[in-house]
Amino acid sequence: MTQRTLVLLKPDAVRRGLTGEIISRIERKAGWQITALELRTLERATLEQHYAEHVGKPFYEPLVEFMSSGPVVALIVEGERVVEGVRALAGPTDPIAAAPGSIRGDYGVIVRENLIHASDSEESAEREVKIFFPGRA
Ligand code: RTP
Ligand code: MG
Repeated sequence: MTQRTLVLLKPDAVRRGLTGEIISRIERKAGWQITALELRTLERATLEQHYAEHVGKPFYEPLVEFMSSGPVVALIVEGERVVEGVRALAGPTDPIAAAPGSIRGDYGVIVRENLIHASDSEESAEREVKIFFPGRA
């Protein structure tokens, strides 16, 4: 089942020089293709749309602060079961709970600064692609 997903390499990944490493892990998966890639600093309005489900939660404000603290790399990745697949490469939200071998498990410590976002369903992917790459909607 070919899908597409929206991936963000968060500001901690860019600051720490880990974008190449993370992109390599995605590129190594057979048949997956990066079909859009852009370095950009996110506006608050973009993050409000992207994280709409989290508005009002205690971690929301610090999350928006962090996500606008420096550039991110936004990508569209397409391929077989890529929505579930990139989430599996990333590991669970809390990097300390994430297994070594996963991106968060190998490089993360802090829940907020967990290096990567990946859409959590095909519906989320379509919504998020429209936010970050309106021309690809
Ligand atoms: P993402 O959306 O970034 O792919 O991550 P996720 O699905 O694994 O996590 P989600 O529950 O959607 O939370 C979005 C992001 O908010 C930060 N967060 N901080 N308790 C906290 O301090 C807390 N909980 C979540 C993380 O950056 C998480 O990825
Ligand atoms: Mg999420």
